Amino acid sequence: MKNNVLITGVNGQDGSYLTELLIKKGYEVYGIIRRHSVAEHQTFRLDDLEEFNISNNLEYGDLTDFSSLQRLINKIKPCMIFNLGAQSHVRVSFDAPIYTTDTIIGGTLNLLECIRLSNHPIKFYQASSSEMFGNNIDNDGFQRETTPMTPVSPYGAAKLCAFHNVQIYRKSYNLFACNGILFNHESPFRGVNFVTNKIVRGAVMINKGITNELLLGNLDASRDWGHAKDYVNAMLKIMELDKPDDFVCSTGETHTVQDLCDYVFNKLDLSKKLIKIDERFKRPNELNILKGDSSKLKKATNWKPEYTFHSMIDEMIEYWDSKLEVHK
Ligand code: NAP
Ligand code: G4F
Repeated sequence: MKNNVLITGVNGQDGSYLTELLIKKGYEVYGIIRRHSVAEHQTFRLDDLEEFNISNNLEYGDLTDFSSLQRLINKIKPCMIFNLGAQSHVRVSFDAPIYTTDTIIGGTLNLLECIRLSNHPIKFYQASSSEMFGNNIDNDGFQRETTPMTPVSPYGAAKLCAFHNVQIYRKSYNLFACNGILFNHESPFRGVNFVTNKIVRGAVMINKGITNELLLGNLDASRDWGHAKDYVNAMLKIMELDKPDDFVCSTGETHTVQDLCDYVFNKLDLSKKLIKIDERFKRPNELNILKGDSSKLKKATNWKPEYTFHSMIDEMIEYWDSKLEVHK
């Protein structure tokens, strides 16, 4: 139908912000959720959207199960599909490389095949990643659409294969299929095992007397961190263009994990001696620096982020401060 949109990964960080944005824009949003053995809180990020009866539009399925995707696409007849579902944790991709690969490469191909075989036009957005660049950087210190891609993790390698398949299907079958090459983006809804939310939540827990240390891995890596709300805006802008294309989305600023710790611990007036290095959180192979150039996206869509690095981290601190109880 004209207004129906299907999102994979609907209950993830980006899926929930994108659902909110699309509902506000007048789209009817459908989402695929997986069966969890503990179903409670599975869709907590969508709780505030219950006034729009979002739970009525959530359907069980799995990216690795072609039949579930085809059944849903035939039923919903979406005008757009946003493929945000993935095993999205880079460290975990070293522990579960085959599952990571199945969801990302197999899942994306399953959706592309469903679209190719369907008899109505469907625009497709693929959640590609700056992890695909690996340690390649242009001479001016930035990564952009033309920077070589040599991933350093099973996750990055899988995302790169899916990225190429999107381009191959676009060219071979004339599909409206786009890659958003998104750099790291965060929010209070970020999974708590990603470094920003781990640091903010961990520091607030120390501040409230719940724990007395924070265990981290490599503090020297640098990331270009933006806010998920700004980045889902970019996803929709890419899909509203007349022609499908691939775009980097980033802030153009980079900070080390140490900088992030310094900001949060200083803000809460905590001693940095409470941060301990734990080898378990290091990776067999590390991507050292990310800093993206979004000029192409800005020129094509007028996209502009509203959050700064500090306003985003402040929002995350306030969120955890309001959620966690003081233990004395
Ligand atoms: P996220 O919070 O980890 O959400 C991932 C979503 O994928 C969850 O809803 C998860 O469902 C779902 N999923 C996992 N395996 C699935 C499967 N086999 N079938 C169907 N759904 C499955 O990730 P995010 O931060 O929102 O990121 C969204 C997408 O953008 C991901 O593809 C990620 O790789 C990519 N990306 C993220 C960033 C970033 O910085 N956030 C940057 C670049 C690219 P469950 O709740 O059932 O696990
Ligand atoms: O927060 P992270 O786990 O994010 P990472 O690996 O950059 O991946 C995220 O961004 C990608 C885009 O570039 C996405 F495609 C991907 O889905 C995901 O959303 O780690 C950031 C940095 C790394 O260098 C890591 O080694 O933080 C370092 N780090 C240090 N201590 C840690 C920790 N990361 C985690 N998760 N946990 C730690 O204790």
